[in-house]
Amino acid sequence: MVARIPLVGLAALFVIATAAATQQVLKVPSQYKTIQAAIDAAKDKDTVLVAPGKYLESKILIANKAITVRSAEGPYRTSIEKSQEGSEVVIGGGRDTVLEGFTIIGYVECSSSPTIRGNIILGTYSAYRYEHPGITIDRGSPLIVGNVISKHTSVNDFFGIPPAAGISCYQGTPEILGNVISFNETYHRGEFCNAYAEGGGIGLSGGGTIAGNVILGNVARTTDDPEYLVAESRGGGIYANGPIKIVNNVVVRNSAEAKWLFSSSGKYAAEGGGIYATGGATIVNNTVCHNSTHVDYGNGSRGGGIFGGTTIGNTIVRDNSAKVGPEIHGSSSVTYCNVKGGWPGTGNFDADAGFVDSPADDFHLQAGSPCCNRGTRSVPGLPPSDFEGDPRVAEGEVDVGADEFFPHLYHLGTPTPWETIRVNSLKLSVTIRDPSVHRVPPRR
Ligand SMILES: [Ca+2]
Ligand SMILES: [Ca+2]
Repeated sequence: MVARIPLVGLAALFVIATAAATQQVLKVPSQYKTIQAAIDAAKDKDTVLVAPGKYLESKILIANKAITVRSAEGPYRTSIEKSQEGSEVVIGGGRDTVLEGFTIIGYVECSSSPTIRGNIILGTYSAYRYEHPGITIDRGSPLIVGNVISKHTSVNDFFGIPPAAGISCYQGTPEILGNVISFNETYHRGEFCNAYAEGGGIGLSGGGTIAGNVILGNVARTTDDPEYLVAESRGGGIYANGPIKIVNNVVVRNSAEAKWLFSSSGKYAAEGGGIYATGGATIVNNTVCHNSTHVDYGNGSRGGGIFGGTTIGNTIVRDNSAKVGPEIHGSSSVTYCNVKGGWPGTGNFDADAGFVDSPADDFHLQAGSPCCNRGTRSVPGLPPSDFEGDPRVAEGEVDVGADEFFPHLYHLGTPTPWETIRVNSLKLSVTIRDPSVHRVPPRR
């Protein structure tokens, strides 16, 4: 008997077979000497797979191809670098255009909506810091996830505003998730009026989401010239202009700094050491500590932790500094927050946060921290998990801050099935569940 296969089915099989056959892996350097040569040869759905090594390419253009360009063994073994001016990676396309797993000594330019995942993007070449933001987005909506973006410097010598230094986005709606954005600096140093510096870590105008990031040690600064008519610094960690969701971030040790008091408001030249938010931003479950605003001459600094923000909920705002409003200034709704010195509003409280080790930048909550179970689930945009992927609501109620206290038990060494280990005075029975990994004897 001859099997009858419907023609439609045959056509579908052919399409599937064709698609599988056309998805190529282009290997660098074994098949193509440079990353760019492999990209040029790649077609949609192909993967450019880059072996460990140092690739001396000054510019890489991925454009709008729906391809994945990734390293085989991760960013610690694979770098793109050329000179002290930095290597430039230009990426377009949609979410299926992917750049993954490189150390890039240089910067990324993005004008559409690709995926930028798991890279280390550095703004220094030996001791030299070149002047360019880490990632620049012009009207795009990329997914930027799990990268380290560090030591970038952006500068403007003339009128207007230099770009933000870590991630600079103009009129876009990016998703910026789970990155470490640290030690970036934007500053205006010219001798002209209208000098602004906005967004040491992230500057975002438009919309989008900033979630689960560690934003550490970034600076927005205007330098010293008394001829300025306007000289203002805003947003050492984050400058957000628009209905932007700022969720689950650890925003610490950032600063907005200015030299002189001249400013458009007549009084304040540095605002929002940790976060400057305008245009309807929502700030939920963040840890905002040890940020500052500072003006060398005069009292013109305010909002050391947070300036603005339509809604602030479930957030720790402590140990920040400014002349006016050291923790918060100009925010319209603050609820269920731990604010040093106290703050009016439902659910707010003032207590040492009980971090594990804040001098070492460990802002996890200890067991028994007063922030545990003191938040509310009724805030807009409550996420499903905390900044490290734990359930956002654990042990009864949501915690205040970026971390949800969720016990993690680590075993050092090789576990023995059914062994009993001690945590302080507690006895805990450890069950090894996967018999393919450990042979589990019958329960005694
Ligand atoms: Ca909890
Ligand atoms: Ca946690």
